[in-house]
Amino acid sequence: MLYHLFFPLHETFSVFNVFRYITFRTIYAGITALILCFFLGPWMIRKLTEMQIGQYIREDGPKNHQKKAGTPTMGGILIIFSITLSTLMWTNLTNRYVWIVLLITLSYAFIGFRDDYLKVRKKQNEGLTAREKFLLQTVIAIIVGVLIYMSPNFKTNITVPFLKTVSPDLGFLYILFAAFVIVGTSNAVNLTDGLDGLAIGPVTIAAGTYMIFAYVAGNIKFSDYLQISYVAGCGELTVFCGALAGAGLGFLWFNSYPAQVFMGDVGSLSLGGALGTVAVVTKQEILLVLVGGLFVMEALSVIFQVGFFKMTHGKRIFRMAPLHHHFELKGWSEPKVIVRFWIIAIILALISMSTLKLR
Ligand code: 57M
Repeated sequence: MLYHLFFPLHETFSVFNVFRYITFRTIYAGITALILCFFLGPWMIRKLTEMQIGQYIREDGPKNHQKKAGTPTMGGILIIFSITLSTLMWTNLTNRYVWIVLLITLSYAFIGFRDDYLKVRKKQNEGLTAREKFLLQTVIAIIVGVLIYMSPNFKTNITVPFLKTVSPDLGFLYILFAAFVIVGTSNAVNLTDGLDGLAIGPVTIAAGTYMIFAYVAGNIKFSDYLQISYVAGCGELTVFCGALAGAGLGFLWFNSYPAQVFMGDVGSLSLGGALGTVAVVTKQEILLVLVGGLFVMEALSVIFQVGFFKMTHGKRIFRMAPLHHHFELKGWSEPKVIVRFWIIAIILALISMSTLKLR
């Protein structure tokens, strides 16, 4: 909105020329989302508490989690509201990719909202069935995959990190690949969201990383210089990532240990979906395995644990999956697990950024 309001005035008032710059708008998108979270956070936490939107804690989890019972959940509403408003304020709304990313964010938020709402209403930790959630997520991801596929000049080859000459073209199968990335990321972030700040920290770090990728992939000169795929128009996603990172930091203020609020599925599913979509549009899809390596680790720990558990009729690889519970049960304190996982996420983000040069 601000872009459309002020940029046309730049011929009369040259100061409005700044609206031309993605960097300027990204910074303010981040600050706007951050401020929205800061100011609305306390009010939202009060409202959620009044409405008794409190978390039910499973009895079979680590014992120290019982003290978290009643912590308000569904704080993801605040994150999604801040990201959406800030994105609408600072992006060029004629950009197709902005709407595609907002579509996935809001529709996954809606799925998560329903799930959280059902859990709170039934006062237990079961919302939609896993199958229902997965099906809804897949259908939406395929629609988004088609929209991306149909975008003008969008190439259907995938970028393989470290190898600039290897770039297989998937043709229309790219739609399924995109859907897989989006659904996978959404669920991996959801699995990670089990300790205070454990998911939002790495989501913010990944958003910051993709902010850089979106900027270079959307810039014809930089993408040519770095020999990465140029995606016309994806530069606007830099602004979206700025809003995502800002809202992430703003939410972390309240979600940091000891958490005053949890994000709920409304937050985790949508943030993961948004990151997956940004990775697809910027054509750094496979690199997400590295940027979001922490989410991958957590998801793999569940896959191996459940697989092994079923195969051996009750034996486990980890003391408990997802991985963060394993370390908790080994005696690491919760903040120790959280901060160490953040450190890993930062290292992975740095290595990912080095792939711009290491090829
Ligand atoms: C989300 N949700 C948290 C909160 C958050 C297949 C199976 C491995 C699935 C997995 C699972 O259900 N994962 C989904 C995990 C829950 O947090 C809520 O959920 C939202 C995210 N979706 O925003 O609203 C709990 O996590 C804690 N929490 C915090 N701080 C936060 O900022 O402390 C969350 C956010 C909260 C709170 O305690 O209640 C969750 O863990 O339920 N299942 C599991 O993760 C379970 N694992 C398991 O059963 N493992 C088995 C194998 C064989 C499958 C095993 O290893 O033996 C664990 N989760 C729990 N108890 N709660 C273990 C048992």
